[in-house]
Formats: sequence, C-alpha cells, structure tokens
Amino acid sequence: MLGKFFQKPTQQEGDRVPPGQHLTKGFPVLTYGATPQINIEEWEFKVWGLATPKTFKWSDFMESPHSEFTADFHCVTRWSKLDVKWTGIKVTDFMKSIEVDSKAAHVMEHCYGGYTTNISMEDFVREENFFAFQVFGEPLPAEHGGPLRLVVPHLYAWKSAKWINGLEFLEKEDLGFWERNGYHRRGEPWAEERYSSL
Ligand SMILES: Nc1nc2c(c(=O)[nH]1)N[C@H]1C(S)=C(S)[C@@H](COP(=O)(O)O)O[C@H]1N2
Ligand SMILES: [Mo]
Repeated sequence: MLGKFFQKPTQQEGDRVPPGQHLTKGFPVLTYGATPQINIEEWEFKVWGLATPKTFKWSDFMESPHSEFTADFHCVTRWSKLDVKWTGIKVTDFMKSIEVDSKAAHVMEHCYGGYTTNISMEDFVREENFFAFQVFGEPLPAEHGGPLRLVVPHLYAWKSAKWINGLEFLEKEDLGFWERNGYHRRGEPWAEERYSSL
C-alpha cells in the first residue's frame, strides 16, 4: 500500500524514523523554484553580520580538511531517508577559519537563488553538521544542492540549505523563507516541530 518508493521500516530502522515520517529508498528532490546554474570558477561563499567579513572561493573549501558522514535525512513533507553517505567539511572545522562576535546567537543561511533559512548558533555549530560537496561518492548533483550544500541532520531538511553561499551572523533571530511561510522556527523532527503555532 505504501507503494514502490515507501517501505515499512524494520524494527531497527523504525527506531530511527521520527513520528509521522515514511522511509524512502529513493532520494526525492525538494526545491522551491528553479535550480540555480552555478559556475564553479565564479562560486563564492561569504560570511558577514556579527563576523569579520570574509569571502571564500571554491579552492578554499577544497583545501580544508574533508570528512565522511553518514546521516539520516528527514523532510517535513514526511519522507525520511536513512544512511545518506556524504563527503564534506565539518561546520566546526569551518568555524576555525572565521571570526565570529560572541554576541552572535543566530545564523541566516543564504543561497544562490535567494532561498534562506534561519538556525540558532547552538543548532548550527555541532559536530555532526557539515557542508557537503559529494553524496554517495559522486559530486553533489545540482538538484541536490551542488556544488555545495549544508547538512544539519538533527533538524528537518529545509534547514539543510542547497547552493549555500553565505552565512549572516545575527544577535536576534530572524526568519528564513519557509519560516516566514509558516514552518517552525527550529524544526526538530522527533518533536514534530513542523509548523509555527503563531
Ligand atoms: N536553496 C534551497 N535549499 C533547500 C531547499 C530549497 O528549496 N532551496 N529545499 C529544502 C527542503 S524543503 C528539503 S526537504 C531539502 C531537500 O533536499 P534534496 O532536494 O536534496 O532532497 O532541501 C532543503 N534545502
Ligand atoms: Mo522539505
């Protein structure tokens, strides 16, 4: 009944599927709007706001330490994919290359194409978060956010910004694209923080 793409989890998998989610073995693409066309030669990543402004090029990311990650992926539209294998740069490693004001408590993720999503510093600077440029050993396909996306495994996947090109450090919380359109400001899947109650 769940069809070709959704299957019943085994007991062990079930413990990893948050309430109200179905497992998928495929990898759906969820994008609001068009996939931006990005030329790697012109690609840039900036930090600003409550941080010393800095611009990174693609080679800066390629020269920083790379790590392998296995993470579950939970979309608020109710599909979850377990054990996605990524290669990327740990957020905690990246943070060593910038200077952030101690007053910064929130971050706005900015992307090519104009998408934004907000996250607290506490949720952003975690050992398991990373910027991904490969998935399952292949360059990250454009529709999944290539050349570079953020992955925040412990929150719903709308916080995992595709085509990420900047971080704006903020003292006060501001809302990103989906958060302004009714999604929860934090989005923790185990608590089913899907929509804003405001
Ligand atoms: N720039 C950008 N990032 C985005 C989105 C988007 O529309 N634009 N969609 C978000 C949502 S709702 C989800 S579920 C995931 C989907 O990632 P995928 O398309 O690789 O499965 O990307 C998130 N990141
Ligand atoms: Mo999503």
